Amino acid sequence: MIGRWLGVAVSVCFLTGLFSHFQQVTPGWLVIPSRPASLYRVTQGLHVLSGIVSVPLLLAKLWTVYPKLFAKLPWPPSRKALGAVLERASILVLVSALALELFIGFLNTLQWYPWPFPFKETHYALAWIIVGSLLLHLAVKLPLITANWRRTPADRTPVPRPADSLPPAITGLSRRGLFRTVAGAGALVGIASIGQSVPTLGPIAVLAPRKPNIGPQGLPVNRTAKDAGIQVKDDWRLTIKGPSELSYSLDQLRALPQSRSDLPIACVEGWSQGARWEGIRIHDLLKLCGAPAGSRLRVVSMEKGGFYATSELPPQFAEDPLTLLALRLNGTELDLDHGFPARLIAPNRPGVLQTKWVHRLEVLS
Ligand SMILES: Nc1nc2c(c(=O)[nH]1)N[C@H]1C(S)=C(S)[C@@H](COP(=O)(O)O)O[C@H]1N2
Ligand SMILES: [Mo]
Repeated sequence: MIGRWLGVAVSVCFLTGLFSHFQQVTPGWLVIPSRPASLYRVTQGLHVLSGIVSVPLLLAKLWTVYPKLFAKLPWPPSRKALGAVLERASILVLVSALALELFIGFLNTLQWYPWPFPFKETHYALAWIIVGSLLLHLAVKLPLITANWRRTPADRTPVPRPADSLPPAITGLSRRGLFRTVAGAGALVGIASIGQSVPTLGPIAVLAPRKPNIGPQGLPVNRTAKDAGIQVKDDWRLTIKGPSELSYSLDQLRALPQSRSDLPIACVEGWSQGARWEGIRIHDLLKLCGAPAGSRLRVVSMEKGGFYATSELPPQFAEDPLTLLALRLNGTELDLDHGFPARLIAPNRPGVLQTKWVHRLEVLS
């Protein structure tokens, strides 16, 4: 039963993780819709939540099966023995990949990277190793699994014990006790982290590294302007490189027609929060510079280097009326840490792609 729960949690985690990966590295055949606007907020919240809940489930599952790891292999060597060795090897791969995946995923939510390899690529590759070894494991166990599901209720009724036999000795945790402990631990870590995506539960989110409403303008910040080495000079201008090249000062941008969007920042690390953004529709800017319909747009930050210095907007995102070059947040001018003078905000998009401190837009053909 614990295995089944773990299976559900890992499947949710895998599918939502795949979606997040494709958002950031979109294969040519895939068109990600820009709506529902809060889709990524939900999928990524579920991703981090299901990953965190998997930790106690995995530990419990390992605890129930680890004696099998030390069971004697058939001897002398035979086909059966070879099968048993291969099975144990595949389980070793599954368990170590899953443990490592959950561990680095959790550390990533804390923005702590005490390893030399790139997180995103490793996290993604491990996911496929887990899926492969899990399918292998399920295939090997298929006869046992089908036999279990085929059991009739009569098979499940315990055989009555002879009246004179001794009661079974219970040492340590009972079956039910283990169940309650695991369910309790799962619920506890879940409740201690869900508040990072559900602001009303924010105060109890002791496991969440970012708490809703805490930060400038009531919104958390991942990377401050100081961390990113940003200094904004008075002569800041926005350049738009399209069929025609345009340049705007901040006052000129403020004079363009402004729109309002209620959109969340949904960080890949799981925290998210809705906010009110005001600024110029990206679609309007594209029209101003004469970009043809269906253009892709590269958004460039003043930040030098780093993974988040640029991002690309596929046409359906660039044309969505909710997508803004935002100048204001929650009723006041953008705080420097939220991307002053201008930042990108688009629906259904990971936080990492909501580029701050924008100074150039490039229309890509
Ligand atoms: N230029 C730049 N833009 C950036 C980042 C960054 O480090 N540099 N961080 C991104 C990440 S990871 C997130 S979650 C959001 C956070 O936006 P906020 O700080 O306004 O809440 O900004 C994104 N935009
Ligand atoms: Mo983020």
